[in-house]
Amino acid sequence: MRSTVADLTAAFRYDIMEGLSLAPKAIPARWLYDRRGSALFEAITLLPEYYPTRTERSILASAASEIAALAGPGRAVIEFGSGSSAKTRLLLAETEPSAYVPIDISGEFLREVAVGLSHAFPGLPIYPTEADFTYPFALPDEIASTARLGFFPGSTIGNLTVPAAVDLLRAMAVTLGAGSMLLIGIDRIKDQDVLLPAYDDAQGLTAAFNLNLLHRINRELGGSIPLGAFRHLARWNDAEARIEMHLEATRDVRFEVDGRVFSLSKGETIHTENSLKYGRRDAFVLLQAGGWHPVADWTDDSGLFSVILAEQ
Ligand code: AVJ
Repeated sequence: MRSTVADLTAAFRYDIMEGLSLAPKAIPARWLYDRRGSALFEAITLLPEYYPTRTERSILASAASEIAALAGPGRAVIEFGSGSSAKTRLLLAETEPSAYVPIDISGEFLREVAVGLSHAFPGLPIYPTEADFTYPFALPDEIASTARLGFFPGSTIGNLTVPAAVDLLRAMAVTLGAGSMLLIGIDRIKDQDVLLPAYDDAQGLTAAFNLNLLHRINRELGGSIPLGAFRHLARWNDAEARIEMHLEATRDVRFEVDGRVFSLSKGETIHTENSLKYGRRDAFVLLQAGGWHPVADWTDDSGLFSVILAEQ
């Protein structure tokens, strides 16, 4: 499957016009990740307040040999959304894989990842695969008869609602096939005094990441959104066990996007991201609903984050 710049622009326009017409307004989180958004997210992962990335990495480092023993050698490692090369290296170094298949919707990013890893792991076959992994897709022919280990780190699953997360896990089960395993990182429910600063840091990087969406709309869709009329808002929704990011209008505001007029009253928000958090058993239930049976799980000393190995 190929996605061209024209396809992406059309999908972006559709989602923005649709999202700004909803009440309340809401835009899918995937559009936060343009070039600048992705760079800002990389910077967020290094912040003192943003615990998930470093916590997951340290869990993987200490669990790697157990994971390798449970999965066994010779599996093809299939990474869904190949953004996290530091974590990938840890896994590849330990599990003696027979191949590495990074999956991403962006071909450009895939090639960069593949080049970096081929230097670090000479002799490991790498098959970069451009696909939208929210639907089942065909893995490369070269690994047709190889056992598979899926890798889905970063608690990216948390950006999906529960039904969408179940659909995704089921699609992954179909793609990976019978006998496959899945190693997934899932962020835990915890105190708001830890959660909120992780999504509203003192340096304002998360605010810049969120507000960048408005820049992107102005730039790519010829919008006239006054950026000064919005502020970043992170809130904990306890009933849904999720952090929500919003862009809040600080005054009544009217603007145009692609020739259409939109308005917000002071205090009204555009919902831009959900980041769902799961208790240990909640995570097991989610995996089971998605067709995966937990085999083992690991956490850090404070129970901030979970890494779970599951099988079909
Ligand atoms: C990488 C999508 C899981 O939800 O924690 C970080 C995205 N948003 N800060 C997360 C994010 C704001 C991140 N995910």
